[in-house]
Amino acid sequence: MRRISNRGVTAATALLTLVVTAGPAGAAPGADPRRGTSVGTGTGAPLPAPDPDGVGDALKRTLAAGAPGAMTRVDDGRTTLSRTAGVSDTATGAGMDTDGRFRIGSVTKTFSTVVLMQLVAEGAVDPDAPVERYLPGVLPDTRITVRHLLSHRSGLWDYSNDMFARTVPGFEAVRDRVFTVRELIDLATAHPATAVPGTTYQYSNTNFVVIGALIEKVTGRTVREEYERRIIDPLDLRNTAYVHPETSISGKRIRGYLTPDEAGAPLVDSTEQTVSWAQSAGAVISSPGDLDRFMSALLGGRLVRADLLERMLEMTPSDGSGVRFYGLGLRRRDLSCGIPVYGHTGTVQGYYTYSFTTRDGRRSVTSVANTSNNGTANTVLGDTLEAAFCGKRATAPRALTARAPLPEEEASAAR
Ligand code: HEL
Repeated sequence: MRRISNRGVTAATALLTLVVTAGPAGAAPGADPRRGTSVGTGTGAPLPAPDPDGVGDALKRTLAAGAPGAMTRVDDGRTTLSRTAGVSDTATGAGMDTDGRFRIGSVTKTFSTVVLMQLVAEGAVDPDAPVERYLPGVLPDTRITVRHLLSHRSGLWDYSNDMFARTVPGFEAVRDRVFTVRELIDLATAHPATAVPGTTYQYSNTNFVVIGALIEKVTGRTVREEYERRIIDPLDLRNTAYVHPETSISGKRIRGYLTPDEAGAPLVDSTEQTVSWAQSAGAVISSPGDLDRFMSALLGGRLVRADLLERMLEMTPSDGSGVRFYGLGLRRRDLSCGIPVYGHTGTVQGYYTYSFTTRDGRRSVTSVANTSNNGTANTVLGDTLEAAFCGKRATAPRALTARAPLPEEEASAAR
């Protein structure tokens, strides 16, 4: 296992804290967020200064919606803005901590895509080749290409739909399980294809489990080794690890609390789990600073060759909103101020994550809440992006009395 220090958790009683520091933060130097900058919006307009009060307000509303804690870190040139609210551990009362480690869920898909695109750059993988070329006999349809997997257009059923139909029982059934990739693919292919390969966007964890298997087949190394040698070590991401199937998060950690389906039932501490159901689709652990550094490096052109990054950024709508898109292992969101941001979201039991950056990677924002299966908390946590990228002109806060989205509404909005 990658060595990560155990610095312990400091007890904190403050509900809301703000830290602004100047210094190297992993993003390109130069911009002062309080003055705004003319780069990075993708629109030609100046990037507004982040709105710390707006960020803090969104975090408070995330708590009011039921999350024990929430936090945002903005890395903007040499300036870092950190906001936290609530607790990282309901038993000790320790405060949220932007140096804390948590489960990033599907932000893992962007890590897997970076490894894959580096293999494309090396000539080891052709994105338009059938998966069959690299993993003979593994998928039922030989028309499925590598690009179909990365863009969620394979037509492979998402096995996690069945696993988590009942939230807590579903989680408890898999929290200590160790799945082989073959078992996960078999769960998916027990269902008919959802579409003809290449025709339809349909988010599926299955795609990125197959990507992990492909990486391991082509390189002869584990995905963990590949994440480490291609991303974690070069970027010096000290709080980032892939420890599957180990169940614990070492060092300073944010505990995760799963919201049961039954109204009023107590939150379930879901920190410890193998995440074997997700593997290369969702099992990475990281911290806000590390994710900001990763996203800045990716959009800043320091991880993937420029022409291949452009391929990752070729987006199609991921829903009917007109503001959410999916490329290759990467999402785009068009914010209310017209600024497009790029990154990924994550939902894994006990944690919601947003990690996004500007087109040039110069402002990166990661927000985390330590709960899940709570659509309202997830939606209002997303408002931190508005405040962090759009600044004070962000739209008025969503009313907390608004009807919480139904699970299927939330899933379709997110996927
Ligand atoms: S779902 C998403 C998100 N992605 C996908 C992946 C991830 N996470 C999962 O597939 C987890 C599903 C179960 C999560 C669980 C909860 O809330 O903890 N929910 C239930 O059990 C509901 N019955 C598309 C939202 C993404 O943002 O990409 O991460």
